Amino acid sequence: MKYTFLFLVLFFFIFHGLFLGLVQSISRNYTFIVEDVPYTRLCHTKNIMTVNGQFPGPTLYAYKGDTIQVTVYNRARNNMTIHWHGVKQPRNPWSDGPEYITQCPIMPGDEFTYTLILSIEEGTLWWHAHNDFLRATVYGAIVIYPVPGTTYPYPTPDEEHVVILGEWWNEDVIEVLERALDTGGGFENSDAYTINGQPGDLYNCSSNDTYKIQVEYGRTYLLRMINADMSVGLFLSVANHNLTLVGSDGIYTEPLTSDYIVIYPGETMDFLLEANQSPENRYYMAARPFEPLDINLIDNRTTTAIIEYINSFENQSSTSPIFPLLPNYNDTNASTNFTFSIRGLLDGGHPIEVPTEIDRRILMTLSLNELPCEQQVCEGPNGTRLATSTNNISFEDPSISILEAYWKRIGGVYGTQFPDNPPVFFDFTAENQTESPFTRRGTEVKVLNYDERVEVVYQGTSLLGGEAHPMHIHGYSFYVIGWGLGNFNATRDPLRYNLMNPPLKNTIGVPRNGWVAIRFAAHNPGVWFLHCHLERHMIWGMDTVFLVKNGPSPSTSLLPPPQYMPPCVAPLRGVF
Ligand SMILES: *[C@@H]1O[C@H](CO)[C@@H](O)[C@H](O)[C@H]1NC(C)=O
Ligand SMILES: *[C@@H]1O[C@H](CO)[C@@H](O)[C@H](O)[C@H]1NC(C)=O
Ligand SMILES: *[C@@H]1O[C@H](CO)[C@@H](O)[C@H](O)[C@H]1NC(C)=O
Ligand SMILES: *[C@@H]1O[C@H](CO)[C@@H](O)[C@H](O)[C@H]1NC(C)=O
Ligand SMILES: *[C@@H]1O[C@H](CO)[C@@H](O)[C@H](O)[C@H]1NC(C)=O
Ligand SMILES: *[C@@H]1O[C@H](CO)[C@@H](O)[C@H](O)[C@H]1NC(C)=O
Ligand SMILES: *[C@@H]1O[C@H](CO)[C@@H](O)[C@H](O)[C@H]1NC(C)=O
Ligand SMILES: *[C@@H]1O[C@H](CO)[C@@H](O)[C@H](O)[C@H]1NC(C)=O
Ligand SMILES: *[C@@H]1O[C@H](CO)[C@@H](O)[C@H](O)[C@H]1NC(C)=O
Ligand SMILES: *[C@@H]1O[C@H](CO)[C@@H](O)[C@H](O)[C@H]1NC(C)=O
Ligand SMILES: *[C@@H]1O[C@H](CO)[C@@H](O)[C@H](O)[C@H]1NC(C)=O
Ligand SMILES: *[C@@H]1O[C@H](CO)[C@@H](O)[C@H](O)[C@H]1NC(C)=O
Ligand SMILES: [Cu+2]
Repeated sequence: MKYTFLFLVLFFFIFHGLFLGLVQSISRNYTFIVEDVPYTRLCHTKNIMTVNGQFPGPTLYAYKGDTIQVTVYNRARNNMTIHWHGVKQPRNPWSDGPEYITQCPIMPGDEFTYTLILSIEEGTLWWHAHNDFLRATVYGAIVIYPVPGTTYPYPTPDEEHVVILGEWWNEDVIEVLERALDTGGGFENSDAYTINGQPGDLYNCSSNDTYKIQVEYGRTYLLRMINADMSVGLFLSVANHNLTLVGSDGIYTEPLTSDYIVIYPGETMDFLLEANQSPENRYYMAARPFEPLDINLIDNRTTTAIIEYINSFENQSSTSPIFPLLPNYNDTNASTNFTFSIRGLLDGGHPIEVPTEIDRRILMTLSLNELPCEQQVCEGPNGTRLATSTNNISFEDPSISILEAYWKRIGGVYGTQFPDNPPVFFDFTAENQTESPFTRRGTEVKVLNYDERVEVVYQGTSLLGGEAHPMHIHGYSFYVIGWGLGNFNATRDPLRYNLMNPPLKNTIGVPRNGWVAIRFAAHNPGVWFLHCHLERHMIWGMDTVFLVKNGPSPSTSLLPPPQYMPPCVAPLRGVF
């Protein structure tokens, strides 16, 4: 009896202490030192830009609703900005990060303190560089726990792991970018896809470092998965195990069990994995591209990690892991079936507030294009320069940030003529496209009134063949209410919208030569980038900006800028 009491007291203190420890260890500010650090992959050593010497970079931990600060010191050779992908930053675009949209870059030697304001986000988000081609190596996870005293809307997992999918070039990624821009042609293929920075067993010189997740039979694991790759959506499966999706883009979803998933660059997905298979085997988690540009590369471009059971037979590691079944690289059905089976969770702690009426519909074409070559010959089709566009405007970065120009009322930096419709209606997805593939450059934003209820229909086009586009919006999440292959029909298609339990996303894969309809209410004033999350498409101009006006009161208006923002002009005798 006495001992039971003592035990209980002890238990209380240990448990309480652990809990307090957890609270203290995650409710804090972070320091990011950005440096060029040598890393070896595929038998190849090069300097990569990373944060705090880690690759992937450090994970940020927070509770729902926290505000955290991250001070970024740039000790690398290149300019740099960081974006907190999926953090809505209410009224605070100043800390959002995209270069020349909300800030000018942090130059080498300079520093900037970002304030991350979390609101409804709960689950997994991520951070990454948002300038040049640097997000190829500068990325990490943001884990947002339920507020203390509340819990997940699913059985508490026994353990959790961050799993980040990425892409590796043996070359300096700045050179990859510069070569593409110099020639006007495509970007060079990467040398590997990666899981937590590792290509895995199927690549040369990589098997020793393959990422491993150790599991115990009978337990359930939460995998916080992020697709940080640059080029393409990925199919992923784990041999003999199902994955149950329970959250995506920082909000819970209705559980969806599947033996494969498709995850586009920019998306995050939280899965439960039940360790319910024979412990004497080992199992590959494998990922490879869906609709890659170069199908010749498909066979040797599969990245793997290994799921292995602990407390199992000692000779386990001598057996070769079981390989999973993955959908074929061209299996559009498998891709759209998974993406559009995701549903919002009706009692996920956040009501589903999809606008049932709208004030504005924007039909936005997403196209691959050509621009005239300004040098002798470019490497795009017919000697042109490759480009991309939304509503036939190929977005051009201004030289100072749009947010600064808006705040200070500086003219001539951007226009406000982004149209609600494409300039020409044609058969957007025709097999044999006859429309001219040429586009034009411009820096046009779409001005939205505060609280305006907006529907955007992304319409892929078959210009230059078309591709899938993972479309991302900063400062907002949006409800995905409809999709289809071919052309959107404004009479027929809205009748099939899901206004009951659509998922709330910040990135959605628009199928090749198809369309997706989304809705949101514009309640976050500021300057918010909208772009394709395939890096080459973003760089070529598949971008625009929502400039959302202030509401009627100070509490619905932009916050003032922080005391220090990185300047937009390099100092004459600088810190370099
Ligand atoms: C984070 O930094 C801000 C400003 O420097 C400070 O006000 C706040 O107390 C810090 N928070 C923690 C948990 O250290
Ligand atoms: C792996 O290395 C071998 C031998 O060096 C080489 O023949 C092969 O092309 C390499 N494979 C890849 C995918 O790099
Ligand atoms: C992998 O590990 C084995 C055994 O420890 C070692 O002999 C081999 O050199 C390692 N390979 C690489 C590429 O590090
Ligand atoms: C995977 O899910 C399917 C359908 O829900 C189910 O029939 C099957 O038993 C599950 N497999 C495992 C290994 O859990
Ligand atoms: C591996 O372990 C299994 C089960 O204990 C045993 O049957 C088998 O003979 C072992 N194999 C080797 C190569 O040791
Ligand atoms: C997908 O590719 C496979 C093999 O390359 C081919 O046999 C099949 O017809 C293709 N399917 C579709 C729908 O294109
Ligand atoms: C995809 O689904 C459609 C409609 O359900 C079907 O007609 C078609 O054959 C399927 N294609 C493949 C490759 O499975
Ligand atoms: C996905 O495929 C399953 C099984 O073939 C089917 O029952 C379901 O309706 C499909 N869902 C979508 C959204 O296409
Ligand atoms: C290339 O030029 C030829 C001849 O002018 C034209 O028929 C073709 O459509 C062009 N192709 C592209 C992709 O621009
Ligand atoms: C896009 O703009 C270019 C340049 O003004 C023009 O040549 C082309 O016809 C336009 N295409 C469409 C589909 O609007
Ligand atoms: C759009 O759908 C309506 C209703 O089904 C149909 O009458 C009309 O022809 C369709 N329009 C186009 C351009 O296909
Ligand atoms: C770095 O940023 C500064 C300030 O915006 C700019 O003037 C300079 O051109 C940038 N350098 C590079 C290499 O982009
Ligand atoms: Cu795209």
